[in-house]
Amino acid sequence: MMVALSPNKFSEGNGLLTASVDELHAVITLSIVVPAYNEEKNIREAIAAILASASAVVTDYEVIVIDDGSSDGTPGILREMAGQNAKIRPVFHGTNQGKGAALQSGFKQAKMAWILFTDADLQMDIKELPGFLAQTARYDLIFGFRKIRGDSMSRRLFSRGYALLIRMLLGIRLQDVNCPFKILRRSFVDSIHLRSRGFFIDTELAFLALTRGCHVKELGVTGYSRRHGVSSVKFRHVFETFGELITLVERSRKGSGTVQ
Ligand SMILES: Nc1nc2c(ncn2[C@@H]2O[C@H](COP(=O)(O)OP(=O)(O)O)[C@@H](O)[C@H]2O)c(=O)[nH]1
Ligand SMILES: [Mg+2]
Repeated sequence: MMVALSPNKFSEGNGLLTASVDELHAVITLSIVVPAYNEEKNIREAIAAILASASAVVTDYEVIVIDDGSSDGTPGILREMAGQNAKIRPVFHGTNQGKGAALQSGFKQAKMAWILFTDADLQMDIKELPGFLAQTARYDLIFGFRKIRGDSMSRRLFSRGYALLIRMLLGIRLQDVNCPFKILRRSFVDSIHLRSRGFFIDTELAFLALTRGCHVKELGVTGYSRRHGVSSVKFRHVFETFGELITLVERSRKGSGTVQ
């Protein structure tokens, strides 16, 4: 099957413009960035699933797992798995720095042309990967959105309200900005300066992508309930996120030139 293609902003002329979907998979190089914080009950299965799905569709890939100062068995499991498989590149933060900080560490380590980031808690299904890779010929960023979502009602309502807020304040018209399944061109990630150290990083990324004219695609995925462990999202994160949102709105209003 041929993919209908158009050049995109960050295109690197890597031959993708004439590739079939199968060929596309063979030429794509992928860094999978996975932040993990106290995920001892999920991390083993999550990494195994990522390795299985990635190796089925991409030859050249790496899995960068960032242990963000976990106090449980996560770092030990990660060390053990990395010792058995060279595709796993572990990063250890001595202390907990936040999901955004962990993603930034992962982005800095990423060597491949495309970056997928996803969670370590099995709430996303890595088997969605091929559908996302197929879109890399046309788009710079492919953002998942949860068509079905296994989170609590209050969490889903909060996300709806947040989507409305960032649409009004920042003009971001995405259905699910925080969906933890996104593929980005590394050249785009390398070209921006991310400030958020916490959960606001998804909004910041989306804002920078849209203001820089990136070609963004949204793809539906299934969001599962957490089976093990607890969400790290606490009430203080909501306040932090709002603080960062206000700062970004102010910066964007002062003149787009100052927002990088
Ligand atoms: N590195 C890092 N990862 C985190 C932190 N908090 C959460 N995570 C990871 O980010 C992902 C999503 O976190 P989670 O608590 O499940 O958030 P939720 O799915 O939005 O409720 C999981 O893989 C967590 O292990 C953090 O402070 N640092
Ligand atoms: Mg989660």
